[in-house]
Amino acid sequence: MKTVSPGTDFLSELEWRGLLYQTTSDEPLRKHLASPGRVAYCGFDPTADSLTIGHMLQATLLRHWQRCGHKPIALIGGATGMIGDPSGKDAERQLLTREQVEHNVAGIRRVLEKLLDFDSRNPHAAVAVNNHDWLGGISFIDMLRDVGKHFSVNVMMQKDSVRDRLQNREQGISYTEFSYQILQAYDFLHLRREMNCTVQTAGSDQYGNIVAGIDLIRREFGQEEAFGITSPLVTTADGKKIGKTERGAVWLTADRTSPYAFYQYWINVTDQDVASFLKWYSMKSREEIEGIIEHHRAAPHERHAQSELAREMTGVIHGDDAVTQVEQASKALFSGDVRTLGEEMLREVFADVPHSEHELARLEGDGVPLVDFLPETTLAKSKREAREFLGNGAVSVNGEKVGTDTPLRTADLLHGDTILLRRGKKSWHATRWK
Ligand code: 485
Repeated sequence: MKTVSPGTDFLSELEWRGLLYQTTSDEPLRKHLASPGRVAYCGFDPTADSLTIGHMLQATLLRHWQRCGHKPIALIGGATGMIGDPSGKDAERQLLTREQVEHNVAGIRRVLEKLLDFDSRNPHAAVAVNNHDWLGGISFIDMLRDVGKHFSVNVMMQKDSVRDRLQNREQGISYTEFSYQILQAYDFLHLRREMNCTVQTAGSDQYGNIVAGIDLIRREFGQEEAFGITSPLVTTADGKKIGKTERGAVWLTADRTSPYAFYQYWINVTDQDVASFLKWYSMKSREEIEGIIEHHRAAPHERHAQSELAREMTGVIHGDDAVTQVEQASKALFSGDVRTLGEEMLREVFADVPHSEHELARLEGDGVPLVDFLPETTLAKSKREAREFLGNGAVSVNGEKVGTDTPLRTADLLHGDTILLRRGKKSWHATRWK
């Protein structure tokens, strides 16, 4: 098979990484992809002003596409974001205002710039498009006459996204969301016409929308002119959706998920999951990834695979300086040497571990006895427990072991307002004093 980087064709690359779920036609697609320079698109709806690591997987797919000698288009749904995709949603979506959508489009574009190479000097440079540019101007009458006529309501009702909602009488589905698939189908047709785009990639929940587009294109171009490739909705070994923590989704912008918290997500991937995560997310080659996994299996306690994963992901999203800083912070927390943490990193650590706020005045004078204070934190349930932990030497203040009689004092404050407590090796609780 002829591709630009020798030995990598897109579908085999996805296959060994566990990222290939379904295609709309296997053999014709393989043949189609044997020629370089094919164009694929993936759509992102601006439901928020940032993307999550779930979306990151699809951007990674586009990067593989680019590496295999093809051209990616990242579509931002400035128009579809005004409507709301019912796929995979069991309830009607809240409409966003125009301003919200515009704000979100700009935010998502910034995130995609970190993930894809839009440098037009590169022959396979990614292109960003916004479907509002072509859908925004079509009149309702034209849409119904020129596009709607090609859609059978009978077929539209068979799509999972619609059928599930029709069967659920309580929720139902509005005409607005019902029409969503027509818009996404029209996008594919538009990109097929204007940019010779022949492939759409997405998560498996988008299959119905992709097929709607292919059907529409076939009416204009005949057989085998358009293809869909979906990836599985990936989960952890115990069946949980990836990218969800107790504190919500893992986002790709620092205002929503700090670089420290982002790094922690990857570094805490379990041994069971880490090989899959590397295959899904790392742009390293198969040889490199297999090498890392082998090293990891020989010495899991070193957490080599997690470090490689966390470093690469944090580097792509937050840059190399952030990697250095969060690695230092993680080491400091591991060794307990937290007095060296800079102010910014201390804030990020504070937000990422259990924390609480207290009145500064209590630290004055003789301070607060830890036996009394620990039950106010997540580290002890009662005074009795607190006494036991302190007696065992299990508790430290800013990384230094303390005895039963030690009070917290103003002198313990880091950067003027924070004290970090730890019980045992791993349980941290951050306190802020105001
Ligand atoms: O022409 C298109 C217009 C919009 C879309 C796609 C093509 C967006 C799509 N309908 C959608 O809702 N995508 C989701 C989103 O934007 O959050 C998710 C999918 C997921 C994966 C990811 O986008 O649920 O499977 O494709 C990139």
